[in-house]
Amino acid sequence: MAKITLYHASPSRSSIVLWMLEEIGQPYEVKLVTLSKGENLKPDYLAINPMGKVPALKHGDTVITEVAAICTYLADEFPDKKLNVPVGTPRRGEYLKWLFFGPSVIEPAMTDRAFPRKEDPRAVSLGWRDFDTVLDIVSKAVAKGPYLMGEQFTAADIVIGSGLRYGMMFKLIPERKEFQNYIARFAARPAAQRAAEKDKQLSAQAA
Ligand SMILES: N[C@@H](CCC(=O)N[C@@H](CS)C(=O)NCC(=O)O)C(=O)O
Repeated sequence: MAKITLYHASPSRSSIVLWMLEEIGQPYEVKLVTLSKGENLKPDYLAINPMGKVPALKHGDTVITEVAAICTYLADEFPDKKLNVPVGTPRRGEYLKWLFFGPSVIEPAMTDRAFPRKEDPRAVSLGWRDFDTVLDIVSKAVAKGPYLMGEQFTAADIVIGSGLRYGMMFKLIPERKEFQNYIARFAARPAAQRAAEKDKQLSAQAA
């Protein structure tokens, strides 16, 4: 079994991958990267992720960065956990749509709202819509439930659900009832709870 290493700052976007790894249930090692000490910008970490951002994941000799890419990779690499929608399944398209929707639509729309630009960009030049339109689309997608793909809980829920949870926690996303109900559906997952507990301990260790 190829070794898995998560480069993690606790808590941060890499906490999403910590949860994903707990869902996968394979042994993994955590290497803490302390952002406040600038460890993410030191040459040894930049050799792993030249962006100087966490998370990064090493699986054997393969290095993957970007939360959604890592979650997609792990779900495909360990399909027995049924967190992916496999190649050849018609609904894989929709599943991939949600995995990409987090980083390429929700995050930029949220950032636009949090840090307004001096000049409004031309809507057609952006790869996303205004924040309210984006949130309406996500509200509709999670309202029926239980999960984005219906009955199957997938890596897309880990990415989108974590984004909504952290967004609401930091007051960047409004606390819509649909979002709260959606998140409440998987808050009790043992892997989510193990990851939260682990993150608490790692935060204390890093402090
Ligand atoms: N697009 C990246 C974003 C990762 C990211 O922004 N990580 C933050 C922590 S939440 C970080 O490493 N910040 C350190 C810095 O910018 O110096 C992903 O999805 O993985």
